[in-house]
Amino acid sequence: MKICFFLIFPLLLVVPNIAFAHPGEMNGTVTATVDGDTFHMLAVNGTRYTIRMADVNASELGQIGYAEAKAALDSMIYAKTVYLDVDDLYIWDNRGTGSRVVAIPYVDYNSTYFLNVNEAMFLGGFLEKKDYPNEFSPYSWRLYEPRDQGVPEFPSSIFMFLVVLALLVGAVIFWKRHSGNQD
Ligand SMILES: [Ca+2]
Ligand SMILES: [Ca+2]
Repeated sequence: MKICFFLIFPLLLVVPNIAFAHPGEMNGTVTATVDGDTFHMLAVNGTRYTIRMADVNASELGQIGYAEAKAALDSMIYAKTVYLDVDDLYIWDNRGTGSRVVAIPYVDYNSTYFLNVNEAMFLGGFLEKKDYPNEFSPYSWRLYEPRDQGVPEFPSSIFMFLVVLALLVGAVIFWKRHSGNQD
């Protein structure tokens, strides 16, 4: 019983973090695109990074569809500000050993929403989704994300945590009574 609780409890702590997109973990200006899923960025802190878009694959140089995918990404992000949701698990590609930052880039859509560039490129048919090991699940992406969730808000994340905790306590009580009956 205790083992069960101690296994689940740490998971509950991260639930508020994995349930929401986090555009704005790193921001910068796009200086060039490489292909449909990779680009160069000058971060706000002055550092240059190569960004590999998370959980997607686009055609590379020499492959069919390369020029179209690169042009589509260019029109979406070149010279614009991007708000990155960086992979919290590994940050870098090749499970933390590579040189490219793995992230989902977002751009301004309007005053209340960001546009998920990965999802927009996917819907345009310029790349395919592939669920690599990282913090992201590509099949749950939304095309637009509210701007105000860049930093998890105190009331909502605490509220969600309390709801999950209440459900767990309820389950534990139910389990205890249920197992008590079987004794
Ligand atoms: Ca993240
Ligand atoms: Ca993934």
